[in-house]
Amino acid sequence: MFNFFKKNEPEQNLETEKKSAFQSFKDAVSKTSDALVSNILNIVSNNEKLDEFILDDIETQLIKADLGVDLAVSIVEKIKEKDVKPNNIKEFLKSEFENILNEAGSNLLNYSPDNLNIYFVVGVNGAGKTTLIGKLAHKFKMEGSKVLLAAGDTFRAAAEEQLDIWSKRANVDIVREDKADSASVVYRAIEKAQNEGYNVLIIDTAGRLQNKFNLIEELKKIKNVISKKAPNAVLESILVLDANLGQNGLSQAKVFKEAVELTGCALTKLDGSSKGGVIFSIAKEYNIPVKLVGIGEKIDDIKNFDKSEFISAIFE
Ligand SMILES: Nc1nc2c(ncn2[C@@H]2O[C@H](COP(=O)(O)OP(=O)(O)OP(=O)(O)O)[C@@H](O)[C@H]2O)c(=O)[nH]1
Ligand SMILES: [Mg+2]
Repeated sequence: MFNFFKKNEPEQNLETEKKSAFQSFKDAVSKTSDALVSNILNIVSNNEKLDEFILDDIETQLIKADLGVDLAVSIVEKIKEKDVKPNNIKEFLKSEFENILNEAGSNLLNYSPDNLNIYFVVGVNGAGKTTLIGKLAHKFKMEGSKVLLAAGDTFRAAAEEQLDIWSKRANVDIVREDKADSASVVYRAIEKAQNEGYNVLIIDTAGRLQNKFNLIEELKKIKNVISKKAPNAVLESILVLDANLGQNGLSQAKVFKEAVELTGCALTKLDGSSKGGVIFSIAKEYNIPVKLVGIGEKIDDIKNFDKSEFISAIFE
């Protein structure tokens, strides 16, 4: 009886879903959008010319928006050089931001359906590694992959338990070994993944050891185990950064980059953070593409980072 009304429902539902996914992403980055775009537009509005004072204000606002001093200064220099007019500032910033993200390389998380894909997840304590791993496991599982987790954080007592809870939520398998050294847990997990035909292995690691030196040495050891035991696997070494730390989180990138040759970054806690501008610093100064973003604490609060979507979300 209601068939007439239902005819276009699937298509309509898909459209609505797409819109609401974009809308919720837009909501998550709204404070970042205010900091990077709205506040700048407010500074330039009602001005016919961008004089030194206004340019100074723009620079200060860009720095406040966690773009980093060097990047903020270079953007303002370009505004001066190109004599950008106030009503063109939005378009100018948009194309600058697009260029920066394009230069840092592909944002796509590497994945090969015919191979073992290893995601080696590193970052300081509290950054959101274990949560991200739970969400990522769920995402891969929903896409049809056979997923295994390795409880490589053997330092903190509750860490293995926390990963175990995520493995149950995501309904995926886990390798954990009480009182074992993290490299040997990873060794066993790779062996299991290879013998039992898993597509995806995600490795959790400690965010803190007795000191920074020990942490870096442990990560190097795990990296060696992966290279020796699974030389043909697809390997993504992902640094997890808490968006709320903004520029303060970036010094971590350098240390981790030297230790494990990062292939990408995951920016967590983007929901409600006004410091998402740090994405541009990561791209420009460290040349590390952001591949994943965390936008909440729930299992599906994860997104592949999509440059154009991010730009649209902050500019629209
Ligand atoms: N709002 C929000 N909270 C998040 C997000 N990701 C993680 N969290 C929260 O951040 C806190 C730390 O997350 P964990 O995943 O335990 O961090 P970790 O890096 O594994 O920490 P260690 O195991 O101590 O090294 C938890 O309370 C998470 O719920 C996110 O995208 N958004
Ligand atoms: Mg953890």
